[in-house]
Amino acid sequence: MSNTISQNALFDVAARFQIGGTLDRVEPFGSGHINDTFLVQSVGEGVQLSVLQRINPMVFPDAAKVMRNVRLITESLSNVPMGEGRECLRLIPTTSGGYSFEDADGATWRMYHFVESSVSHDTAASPSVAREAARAFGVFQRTLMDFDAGQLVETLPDFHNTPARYRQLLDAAQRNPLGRLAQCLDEFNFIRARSESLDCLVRLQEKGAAPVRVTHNDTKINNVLLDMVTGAWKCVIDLDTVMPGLSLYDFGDLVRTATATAPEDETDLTKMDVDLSLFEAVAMGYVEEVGVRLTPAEQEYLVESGRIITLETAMRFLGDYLNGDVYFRVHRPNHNLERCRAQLALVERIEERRGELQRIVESALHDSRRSR
Ligand code: ADP
Ligand code: GN1
Ligand code: MG
Repeated sequence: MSNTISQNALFDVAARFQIGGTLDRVEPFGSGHINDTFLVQSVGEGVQLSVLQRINPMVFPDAAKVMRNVRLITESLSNVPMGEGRECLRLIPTTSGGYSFEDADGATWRMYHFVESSVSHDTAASPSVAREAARAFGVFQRTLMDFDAGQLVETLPDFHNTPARYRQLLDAAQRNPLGRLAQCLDEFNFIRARSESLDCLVRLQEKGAAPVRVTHNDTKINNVLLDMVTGAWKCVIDLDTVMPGLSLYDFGDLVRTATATAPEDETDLTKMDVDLSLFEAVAMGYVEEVGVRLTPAEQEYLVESGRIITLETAMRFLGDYLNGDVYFRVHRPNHNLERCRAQLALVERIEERRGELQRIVESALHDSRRSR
């Protein structure tokens, strides 16, 4: 979509928001799979940057509810001091006083202040990047522990309900609308062979062993901005999926994206592994911030959450491949299948290294108890 919107249309939308100066440039920005994101440059007394986003209406049919959640969370976080150099996303109001603008096609747009001097990473190049990302999401979760999750609308019901995601995959395979199932039988069977274990997080919730908290639900590493100079975490972004959820969803997605040795869509599967020093950094960073607040079951299932969320994401990519690439933005034919394969390779590596990963988690938990 981002490359089919004309410059004039983008300027018209950007002008609906209260940015100072004269609009100068609007360009596609970032590597998110869902929304259309643009960097807006305006020139007044100095150069000002803002981030304009068109909320994906296919993914979020009720954008007003998404914006309500985002406003509640940004307002709540803005009242909590995050520490030197840290910030939370800040919405820019529209010229008519709200925080979003609906275009003639019914799509909703919003604008954020650009987080200056920051970078986002698609993979963790070093343990310090992994640790900072984990700390950022740990602080995010801890800060929102007193926020009443009941205030938030579940805009994407069953977002991390892994058995429900599996049923959606089975349905896509059965319908097989484009006849693509023959191209992905190995991947489909790999997932099917693991179907018995898919309900483990859901069961923890049902038993009350893992409480429902306010979670981010999309803690992939490029959803945290790090300081360009110091490398310290600066801002948690992409708040559209903040909903009631389990802490293990957030830890699991961190494992998937911040401990992997290769990008999410790596085609050379020999490059994909879970890096033990990145994993240690993620475990330490997260446990430092929230470890002592986690229940025994949450602590026990940290490693398993990484495996489950990686498998769940692979199922979602495969389902979208079968359905004709209608959900995740793709950049080449078979992109979703390639993403699925890379995620399944990571699942296998996590399974092989389960014992070592468990020891790392236990040691991080042990250290955090001692330092209390
Ligand atoms: P998506 O839902 O499509 O993933 P995101 O909200 O994550 O969209 O934004 C896409 C990318 O844009 C991010 O990965 C980040 O690089 C960049 N980005 C988003 N918001 C900001 C911001 N306020 N300041 C700086 N960069 C941002
Ligand atoms: C999407 O929006 P983005 O690119 O940060 C997706 C996540 C997936 C991720 C896989 C709302 O995240 O759930 O884990 O792609 N977001 C939504 O890369 O579905
Ligand atoms: Mg994102």
